Amino acid sequence: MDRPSSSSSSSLKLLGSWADSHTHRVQLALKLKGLEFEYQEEDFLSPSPDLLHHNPVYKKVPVLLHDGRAVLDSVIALQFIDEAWPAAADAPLMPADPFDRAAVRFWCHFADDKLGPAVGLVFSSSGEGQKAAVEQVHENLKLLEGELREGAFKGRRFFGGDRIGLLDIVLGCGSYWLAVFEEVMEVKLVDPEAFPFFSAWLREFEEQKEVKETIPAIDKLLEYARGIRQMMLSMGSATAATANGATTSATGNASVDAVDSSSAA
Ligand SMILES: N[C@@H](CCC(=O)N[C@@H](CS)C(=O)NCC(=O)O)C(=O)O
Repeated sequence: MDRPSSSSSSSLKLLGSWADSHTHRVQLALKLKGLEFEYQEEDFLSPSPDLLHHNPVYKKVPVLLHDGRAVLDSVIALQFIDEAWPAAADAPLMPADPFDRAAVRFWCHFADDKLGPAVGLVFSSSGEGQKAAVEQVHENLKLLEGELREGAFKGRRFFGGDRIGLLDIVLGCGSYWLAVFEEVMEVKLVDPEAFPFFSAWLREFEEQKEVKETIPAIDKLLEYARGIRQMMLSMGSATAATANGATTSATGNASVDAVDSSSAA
């Protein structure tokens, strides 16, 4: 079977939201692969007919359309892009070895299942709940620090090796929120002394040309996050969040969605 090509016979369109880290993942992967794509900004308060048609199950962004067919969920879209254009720009996103591939998938799941919700909870909580959320972020960063220092990714510049790979994209596109939340919430999330390997990796990631082109300016994100936080406080929802058990992931996800939503921009 022919692989999709980036020629004019094959079209790529991305439905996304400007501040959404999941959207940035797909944008960054397409840029790293040198693939051209059309971009359509979505408003969560009023999703476009395209979004509702192509993602009726979750009604979420990002949605990647390849020749009109939808690829849903950001991590699945990254894998699709890598499999469909394996040689593009000489930039494989996944390692060749099956064990290494399994490790990448596992840590991608960790990013969305544990780290992301913990970071979101820092933003959506206050007081003791927030202290516990900060602690959760630190516990999760400790795990990544260990992997970079002496685990599966030891000695690497990026999780992907000498260049950005799929796990770098997934972790990196969420990590700029750490700095945004540190400033807005006046908490310390990434202490370079406590997490030297993670901090070095993040600096390297942020230095990449394609990353700079993808991630919005920090001032814009700060203004956006402050607006959302203000809205949450006025609705009383920030103090309702606690960092215990069952409420953790639900609240964390909800807040990440809120922060990533484009409606306040
Ligand atoms: N697992 C999905 C998550 C996507 C997601 O949560 N998208 C959010 C933005 S961060 C969204 O579209 N929210 C809109 C809504 O819930 O109405 C992925 O990785 O693509």
